[in-house]
Amino acid sequence: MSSKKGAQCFVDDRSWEQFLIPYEQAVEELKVKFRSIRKELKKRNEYSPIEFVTGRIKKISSILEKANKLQIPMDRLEEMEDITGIRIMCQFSEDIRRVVELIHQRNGNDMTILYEKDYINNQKPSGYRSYHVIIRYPVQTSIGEKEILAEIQIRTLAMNFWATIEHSLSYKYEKNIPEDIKERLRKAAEAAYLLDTEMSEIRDEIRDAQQLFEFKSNTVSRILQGIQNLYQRGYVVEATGFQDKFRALRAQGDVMDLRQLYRTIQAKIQEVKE
Ligand code: 0O2
Ligand code: 0O2
Repeated sequence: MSSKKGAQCFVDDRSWEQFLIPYEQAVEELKVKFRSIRKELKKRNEYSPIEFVTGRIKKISSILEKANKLQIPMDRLEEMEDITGIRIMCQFSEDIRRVVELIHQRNGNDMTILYEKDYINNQKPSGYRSYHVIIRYPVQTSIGEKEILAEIQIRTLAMNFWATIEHSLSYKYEKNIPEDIKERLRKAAEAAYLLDTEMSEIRDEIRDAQQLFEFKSNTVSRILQGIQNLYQRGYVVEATGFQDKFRALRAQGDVMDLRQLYRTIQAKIQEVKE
């Protein structure tokens, strides 16, 4: 296809809409996939290196601007790597490595890694830090499979905070941020780096507390489900007895005692089932 012909493909909004279909689908699929990892780990009472996931389709104006800057002809817009963009936020710097490993494990399965950019060990002059993975991702559309490129940005909450503010300032000043503000942003990037370092040092303590909380809340919901199960089966006296014990233990707050109560309720359910 000649570039002139390609350009004609994008004269109206409808053509853009059609061009963007697989990219939109990829954003939705990838968000579900990475959010599922978090959900699954939490259900298993395991620590999740993923805190939250966002995703976006690049704005048409930004696609055109970037195509112009990188000299990408209109009939080769597929070569742009970040029309589909996924962002994975982590609590701690160490989690970034784990998320990258999770992506590596999927390489060759539902996605293919093309290359990676480590702006964490190679911070940008602006102060920007993040780890980028560029992937090829197949999308099943109504007219067959379409492979698209996507950019996954992995960063800590502090890196994200900095990048979000810097990005909006950059937008405000049309990419010409005044030198004094640039300098302050570089200082803020240094502060974000120190925050990440500090948080990493108390990481084990924070993680233990979070995991204990998760374990306790899973145990509590299982106990309540068990008591409800006994009520529904007509074992009202037993259910009421367990409910009283649960209230007393909950006030005390010992997670191992709650765990024991959960096991006793499960044993009772087994007994009445037989
Ligand atoms: P939960 O239960 O909050 O974890 P979506 O409609 O959700 O598929 P959308 O509208 O594009 O996607 O939203 P976006 O911008 O991708 O954000 C998706 C998720 O990121 C949402 O979670 C937000 O709550 C979460 N999020 C955004 N900013 C922050 C933040 O600063 N801190 C935290 N912890 N989460 C944030 P969900 O899907 O509602 O799930
Ligand atoms: P968007 O959609 O506005 O986020 P280049 O123009 O050569 O620097 P290239 O080759 O596309 O960029 O790749 P690079 O540098 O890896 O940047 C890709 C994306 O990383 C950017 O997308 C940003 O999202 C993010 N990024 C890179 N550098 C910075 C920075 O200094 N500050 C902030 N806030 N984000 C950055 P776009 O193209 O800006 O698009």
